[in-house]
Amino acid sequence: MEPFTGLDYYRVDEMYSDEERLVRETVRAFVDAEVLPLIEAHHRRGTFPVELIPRLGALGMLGANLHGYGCAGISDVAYGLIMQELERGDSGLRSFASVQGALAMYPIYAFGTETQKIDWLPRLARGEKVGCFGLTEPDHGSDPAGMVTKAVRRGDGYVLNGSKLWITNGTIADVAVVWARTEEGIRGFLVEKGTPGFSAREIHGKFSLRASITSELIFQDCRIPSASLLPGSEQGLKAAFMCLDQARYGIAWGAVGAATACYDAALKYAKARVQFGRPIAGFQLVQQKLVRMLTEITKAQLLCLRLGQLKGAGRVHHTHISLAKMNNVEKAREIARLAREILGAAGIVDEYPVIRHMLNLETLYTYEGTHEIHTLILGRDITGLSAFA
Ligand code: TGC
Ligand code: FAD
Repeated sequence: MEPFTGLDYYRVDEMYSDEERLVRETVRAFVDAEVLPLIEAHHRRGTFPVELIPRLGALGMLGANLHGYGCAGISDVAYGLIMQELERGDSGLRSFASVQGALAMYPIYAFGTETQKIDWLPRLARGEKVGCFGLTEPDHGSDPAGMVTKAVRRGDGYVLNGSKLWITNGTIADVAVVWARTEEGIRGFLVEKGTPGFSAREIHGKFSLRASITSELIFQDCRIPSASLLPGSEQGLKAAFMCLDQARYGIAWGAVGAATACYDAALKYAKARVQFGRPIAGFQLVQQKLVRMLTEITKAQLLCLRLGQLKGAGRVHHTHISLAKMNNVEKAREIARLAREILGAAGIVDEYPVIRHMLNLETLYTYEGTHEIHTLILGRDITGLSAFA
């Protein structure tokens, strides 16, 4: 029997539609041809490949599961496959697409006025404009309900004061979706780059997600018009959480891509690397690691597909998404570490993608709700008892 060399042990591929497979192949080819050749250099320099933004737009990958306004309107499974393939390239690239589509375009789509939608969505979909999402603050990460950023009504508008930390795309964003406390509760606002009183600075020194821009947003007596309010955000934090659901969904799929890249590299290396006179892939302890990796990838692929079906049918609950984000990121993190072990010393250099993915996965473990927060979200769901209050 021929050895299995693929990355789809259960032939999950057969359960995707023709359109979904086509989308996956298109993104896979794009990543192979246009991302992999340049990503290590960006990772070393700590820069984001901004030249890829219009390409992501031209290929319909931004806000791809939204309908109308220049968006591709593809299925949730196809959208997940885009995230999976982008993250096989690098988590920074998937983060860019996640933030643009799920955290900037989705809130405008779901909570914006028709004018805001027409004004922003087509340009964001084409990658002509960039968006970011400011929820986290220096003193409020896991508990955004405690946010201190304020929007106070003044004349025909609001005055914003406060700051947001760890914001992906912050310094390159043309528009920031900013969550702030008002007299009526927490609301979302669109703040345009260049608005007096609004500034952004890039955070340096990251050892994870190096090929991604992470920033602080600062608002000092920043005057914004009433028209910048997202009127549908009157549900308060719940509206912000609905955006997180879209992004967390993409991360669950993306983690599979990062894990697959690590498994693929480790399997090839183990077959080629000879020690004690034979390939290390022939040693039982190495096989055990490879089998663990493949098993977890297969389980995660199935989890994603079912999650995508539930989402597409409008039957997904946010706790379903928590389970997949929590599990797939945890398993991808373990897989990356196992791959690094298999590569020995070669596992710590960027000649191979493994150490980059391993470091990136530290961010996935923390952002969009930490592993612990998702555990407690699920704990609350199955016991009816909240560990937060
Ligand atoms: P809580 O009482 O739980 O909820 C308030 C209301 O919101 C509803 N809700 C949700 N609705 C939709 N989706 C969700 N995920 C929801 N979670 C909660 C809830 O049912 C309730 O509705 P109602 O009608 O009863 O009023 O609120 P809480 O303040 O106790 O929150 C608890 C907790 C810890 C779960 C929440 O604060 C949380 O999720 N914290 C984690 C914060 C987080 O994930 N931040 C992410 C920032 S953005 C980011 O990291 C971008 S990374 C870039 C990238 O994606 O690539
Ligand atoms: P904290 O909330 O301070 O948590 C610290 C530790 O305490 C964690 O281990 C946590 O799990 C644990 N902990 C906290 N509360 C509990 C509890 N009740 N029970 C048990 N353990 C608990 N945010 C945005 O708004 N927009 C973005 O675009 C964005 N991009 C990001 C990009 C990067 C690279 C990173 C690293 C973060 C980004 N974030 C963004 C912020 C991210 O969402 C937060 O880092 C995350 O929500 C956790 O908040 P924190 O870092 O303040 O950790």
